Amino acid sequence: MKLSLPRLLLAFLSLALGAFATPSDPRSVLWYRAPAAEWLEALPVGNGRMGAMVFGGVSKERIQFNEQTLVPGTSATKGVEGYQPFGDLTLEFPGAPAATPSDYRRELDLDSAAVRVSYSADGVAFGREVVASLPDNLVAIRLIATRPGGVTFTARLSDFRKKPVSAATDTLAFEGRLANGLAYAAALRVVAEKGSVRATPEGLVVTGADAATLYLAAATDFIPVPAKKFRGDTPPASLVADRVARARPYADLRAAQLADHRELYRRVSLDLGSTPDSALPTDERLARHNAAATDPALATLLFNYGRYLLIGSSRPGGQPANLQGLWNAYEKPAWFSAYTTNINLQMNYWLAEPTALAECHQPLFDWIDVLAEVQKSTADPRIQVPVGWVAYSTNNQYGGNTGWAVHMPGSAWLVRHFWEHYAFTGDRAFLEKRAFPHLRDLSELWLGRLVPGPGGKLITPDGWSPEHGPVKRPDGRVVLQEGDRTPQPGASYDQQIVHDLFTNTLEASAVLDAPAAFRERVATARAGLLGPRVGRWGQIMEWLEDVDDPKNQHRHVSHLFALHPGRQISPDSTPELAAAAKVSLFARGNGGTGWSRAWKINFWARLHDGDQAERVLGGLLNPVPASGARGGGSYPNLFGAHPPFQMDSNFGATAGIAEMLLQSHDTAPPQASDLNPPVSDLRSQVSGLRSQVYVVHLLPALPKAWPSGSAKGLRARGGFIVDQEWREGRLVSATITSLLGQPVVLRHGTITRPLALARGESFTFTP
Ligand code: FUC
Repeated sequence: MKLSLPRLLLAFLSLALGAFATPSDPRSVLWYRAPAAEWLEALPVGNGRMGAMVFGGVSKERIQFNEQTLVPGTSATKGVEGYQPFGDLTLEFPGAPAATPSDYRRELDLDSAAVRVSYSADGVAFGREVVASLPDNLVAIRLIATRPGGVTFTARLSDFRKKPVSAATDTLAFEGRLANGLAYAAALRVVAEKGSVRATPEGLVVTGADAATLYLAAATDFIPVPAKKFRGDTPPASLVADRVARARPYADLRAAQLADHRELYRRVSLDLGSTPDSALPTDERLARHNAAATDPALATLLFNYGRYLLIGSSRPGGQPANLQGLWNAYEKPAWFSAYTTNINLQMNYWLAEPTALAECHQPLFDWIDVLAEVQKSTADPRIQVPVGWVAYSTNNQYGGNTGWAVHMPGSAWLVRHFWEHYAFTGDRAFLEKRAFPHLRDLSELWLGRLVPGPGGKLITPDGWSPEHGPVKRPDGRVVLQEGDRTPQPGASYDQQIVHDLFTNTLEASAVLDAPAAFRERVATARAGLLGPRVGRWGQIMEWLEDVDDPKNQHRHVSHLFALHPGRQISPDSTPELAAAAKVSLFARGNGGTGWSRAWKINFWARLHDGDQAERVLGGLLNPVPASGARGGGSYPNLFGAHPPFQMDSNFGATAGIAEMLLQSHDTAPPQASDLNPPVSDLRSQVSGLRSQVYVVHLLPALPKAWPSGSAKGLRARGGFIVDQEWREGRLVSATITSLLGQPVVLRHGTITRPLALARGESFTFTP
């Protein structure tokens, strides 16, 4: 093969940046032939603290950046204000071609967590790489050229609030305060190889360097400690000055960042097959995928992207991923880019445990603890409760809320995440110290709140089905009205969340040997709960009265919580309810906002209907132009379109794809004697086992569109790693490795196989 000059130059750049190892892997690379004109075309990097959007311009690069704690507002009711953009770093390249060179390429490589730009002009190739490093807590930018002295540019830093920028030798910096007193600061330092660096009022001017590295740091004085009024002692200006001053050579920083990223990212690998279309640029793939033929590698890319984005926005010690992860360019982002708890925040974390990112789940637990602490001493009588705590629908990092919609069962839904973390990891200390106190207190809260309803069944007194409700018109007709908040006793959403809370509490109580009297009360109340019920057109009823409208396609599907993320409805244990859930889902349709579609992928997976799940996923990959208001698809950079951009649909889609390939929420009945050996025998082999025996269901919802492939490294409850391979729609082999030494029931189709595996032991199943 003859290499053209641009190709040769590209090869050189690849070596120099240690990159482009698999330049076109369609499962892990987003790439484009032109720079981003709009923010929703730019490509994200993040380190769980800072985020940056890279536009990739030829004569002018824009890197818009964020730091996740730059949040105005307070701990009070109506204390939520929009998450703020931090600033911009721009690089101007004098003499660069005005038109996009024909060999221009811009890419985000998920496996190495880097955005790269390359092109050539006048026989010189230029390369740019942008990474966000957690070990160094910096965004770093590397600029190279194939001609010695070929790197010349001016770097400018700007504060979104336009505070003055100071320049000294090789550094730019700014600092300021938000109206709530939160101090913030950013610093940029340039290190040039050969050539010169000058600090001017215009910015840092780098001339004739062989290569250059830029280090960008941003910080605030936020700490997640209510008792300290959320303010730390170290001025952020000194934090960022220190970080850029200490910055290591690029190769060292990059090696540490890569190791840190890959330790998480490479735990899972997915292959759903590819087509010739898969080799095209990402925006072209999006456009074609929608036209007719499916590009299964695009589904893989979306799956991998969800994991990349969670690694980039949620790392231990930081804040949880907000409505936009942590990437935001707007002064007034939609819904404050905060934490909405009637689906959105939870959806952000559905992927964490099943796709082997348990560490990324940690910020959510820390945030919930802060929220609980703040609510327990709230001055707002609407959320004062005798035991436990409740929250409003939307909250911020100070435990404050928007004042819209007291969300009574929201705390119970949040707390199920603590239980899930235990179910996957078996971390008993976590269960005892962090999960159980919440589960116990919230169970007490609901034991005290339930009231007798129809037929003496227990109902919640004054709930809601997000985010609509039945309203009586003057003519007597009942209509379902968007956003209605009239208190509804016995709303299915509330009933199902309370059922789930009680189930999780009972299972935790068994592990921890909680007092029998408490367990008895919870078990009795759970058995007495009303619902779920099937209504007049065969649907799951959303409210106490059978007022569901088969034409209603509201985006929320709150009354199917019991199907997912709950586990009260399943095709195996409650087939009639599962059939009714199907009726409800067909009526709601396959459309809706990004997150609504993502939820529907999970629902269909739980109903074991892979083709229907894949159809909904196809809709989520509808191309939405960066400027477009149309919703329910994906923008050119694969961010989810609500519209506007919300990242819950990215996270929810990744969880949905995992759910199609592996499930483990069902538990084997302790006395199941149709299994050989019976589960009771298995249990007795593990002395003192109090946990559930989970059913690990292999390929529960494989669609025809993914005939051959493999999924390696997905996790199952009970502490298992599962590797699966299939061909022509059939499972070829599955290897299950136990991390905790708990028994398990392996299931594939109608085959069930109980297994007692020791810690570290693997078993390979070939049907
Ligand atoms: C809920 C949804 C909206 C939006 C908002 C952030 O209120 O009903 O569609 O996603 O959260």
